[in-house]
Amino acid sequence: MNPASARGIPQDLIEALRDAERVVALTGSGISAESGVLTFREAQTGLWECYDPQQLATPEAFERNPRLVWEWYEWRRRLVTEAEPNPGHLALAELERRVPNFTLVTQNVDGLHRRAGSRDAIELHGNILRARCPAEEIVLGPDQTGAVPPLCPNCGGPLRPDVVWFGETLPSAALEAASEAARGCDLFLSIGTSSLVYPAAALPYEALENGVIIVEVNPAETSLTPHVDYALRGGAAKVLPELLRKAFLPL
Ligand code: BJW
Repeated sequence: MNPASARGIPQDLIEALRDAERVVALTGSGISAESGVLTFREAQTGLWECYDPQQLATPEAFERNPRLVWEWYEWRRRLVTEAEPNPGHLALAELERRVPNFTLVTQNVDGLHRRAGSRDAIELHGNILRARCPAEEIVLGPDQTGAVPPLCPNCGGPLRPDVVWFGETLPSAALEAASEAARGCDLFLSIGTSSLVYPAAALPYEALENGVIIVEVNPAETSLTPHVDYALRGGAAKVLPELLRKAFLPL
């Protein structure tokens, strides 16, 4: 199907959202771009324009040089901690209150959805603010000791960020819940993601197979664009509040 690419928001989409009983939103780093958090793959500004993921975001890199990897994550953790949720995050927290059955699935590790008020975001790729012991699989909050990398209080081994690197499996309960929600919803929003990284990128296709309405919110085209019903071109911080306003106001 040819997507309706819109600067304005089509009336039939507004009505579909207003009538939807079950909505899934899948977010990627683009939703946090307007909070000042870097995306991954965008030319000039994406994190991987400046850093080689093979050197930093793989289990092999951590084995090779835990200190280097930890310092990179420490820098990103500082950026995320200083960032504030933007109107796009806030609109999704509001959507959770408006839609009878709403599931927020995020690939982001920045915790901004929770800080915006979303209660049950499914974090597919973990959370940068947590650490984990790879030997014992225990998860810890932010480190207070200042060691780089911090050490496990139980076994003394180096802790790693509690995120999912390439080649690692996603938390199975989270992925199963996301997949079930995608297959069973009425409307699926894909927001701020290049739709390149699997298995998260498969979720809209699972929805598509079940006749779900697919909406993309992104200033740029992605590999998903040809398959969506509506492509809303623009930043999430502007488009999402507008979509919400049109669907649910006057309240
Ligand atoms: C805006 C905006 C604004 C800008 N408003 N929008 C099937 C097929 C092919 C490959 C595979 C496959 N299955 C598995 C793979 C391998 C691999 C993979 O997908 N590779 C592809 C790259 C080809 N997947 C994995 O390894 C996954 N594991 C797995 O599948 O395990 C099973 C398995 C094991 C062993 C062998 C085989 C299978 C794990 C993936 C983990 C991803 N981890 C990262 C790092 C997390 C930690 C960290 O932050 O450091 O997750 S990678 C990185 O990419 C991060 C992101 O969550 C993820 C997605 O990126 P995202 O968010 O889409 O960012 P960008 O930059 O790509 O896009 C930003 C978008 O925003 C752009 O479109 C902009 O236009 C837009 N934007 N401003 C709205 N204001």
